[in-house]
Amino acid sequence: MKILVTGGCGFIGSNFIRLLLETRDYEIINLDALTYAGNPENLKDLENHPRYRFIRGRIEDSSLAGSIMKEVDSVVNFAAESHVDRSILKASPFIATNVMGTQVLLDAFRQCECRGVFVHVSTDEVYGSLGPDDPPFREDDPLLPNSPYSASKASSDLFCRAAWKTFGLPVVITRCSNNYGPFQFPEKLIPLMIINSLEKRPLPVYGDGQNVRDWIFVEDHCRGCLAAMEKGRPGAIYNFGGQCEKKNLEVVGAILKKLGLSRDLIQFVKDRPGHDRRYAMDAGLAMKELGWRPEVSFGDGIDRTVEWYIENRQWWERIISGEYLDYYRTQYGQ
Ligand code: NAD
Ligand code: TDX
Repeated sequence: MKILVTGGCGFIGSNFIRLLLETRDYEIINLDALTYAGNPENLKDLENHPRYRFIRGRIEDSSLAGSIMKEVDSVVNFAAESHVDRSILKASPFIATNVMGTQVLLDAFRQCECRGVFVHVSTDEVYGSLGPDDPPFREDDPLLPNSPYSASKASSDLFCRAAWKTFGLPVVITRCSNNYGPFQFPEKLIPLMIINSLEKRPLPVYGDGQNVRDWIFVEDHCRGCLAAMEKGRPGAIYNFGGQCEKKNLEVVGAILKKLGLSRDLIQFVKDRPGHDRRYAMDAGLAMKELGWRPEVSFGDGIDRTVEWYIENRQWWERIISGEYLDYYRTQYGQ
């Protein structure tokens, strides 16, 4: 069986490809545009693996998507613009990749009559924001996205639903809460706070720091995507979450504690516009139908993540110094 993984040079996609090559005998094609967030270093050790092939390109390139799709059975679509703050500054790349790109992949999947399944990787943010006493999000909750990022993801989810309803395409949508772990680009809360702590720089906490996220270790999410691909019911949506709600200040406190640093590094800054207050996921359906559950506790996950950033200083120093961008231009001609 051959799988197309899109966005496989990003944070979750690279962890997913690692999991696939380690635990399955599928062949993998990784289609990635290598945007600022796509880093070939994430899969350096697997570059010459006999069951792995990298193709640089954009998912919204219909002729490229069409030719790759002829070769594959299933698709797992991670490729996306993924950062809320960037979407607030400029929404158009989010529409191009997340909406147009997903639709191009769906069309190519349909035209090639692929035998497998199309897994679309989405997010808890499509449901909007919870109040303090609301129950966690369920799959049949309304879509009420608040940021341009989440609006683009909700839109791509709806195109996936339409492909299932209109053409009977075997599409499975997964929606996951906030991931953390190795290889996460240091614009997101946890890697940013770890790196700033290691560099003794201020830790910018938005607003009052009381916003709640449901944290999940990236390997647990990747196992969920794999289960959705292998056992998911066509047309189904599966929520994944870490059953681990934490306020941002608690998360930052845990990182500082692990590093033995003082909370004086915390600096409260202007809030994110439209900042969602709370996310939490009810993953009961995935547990029941896919036999999935999160396995890594927040304590273990944070220890492993902090240790990874300490041990892989060169990986993130390159990114934050801009040297990575030079390297990237030389290697990949952009
Ligand atoms: P990321 O930003 O780290 O990686 C995205 C990858 O997609 C990069 O390698 C980038 O080069 C590639 N890409 C971007 N535009 C492309 C295009 N037009 N064509 C081909 N490749 C392109 O993102 P991530 O955090 O790994 O997220 C992966 C997916 O999971 C996204 O769809 C995101 O919405 C979803 N998700 C993320 C989280 C999270 O906490 N990070 C939670 C739930 C869902
Ligand atoms: O510097 C910061 N300070 C801060 O207080 C950053 C970068 C974030 N925050 C806050 C904002 C959020 O309440 O931390 C929380 C987490 O922020 P992000 O890491 O930007 O994640 P979030 O906005 O919750 O979105 C993430 O989870 C769902 C991913 O980026 C999405 O791709 C995913 O879909």
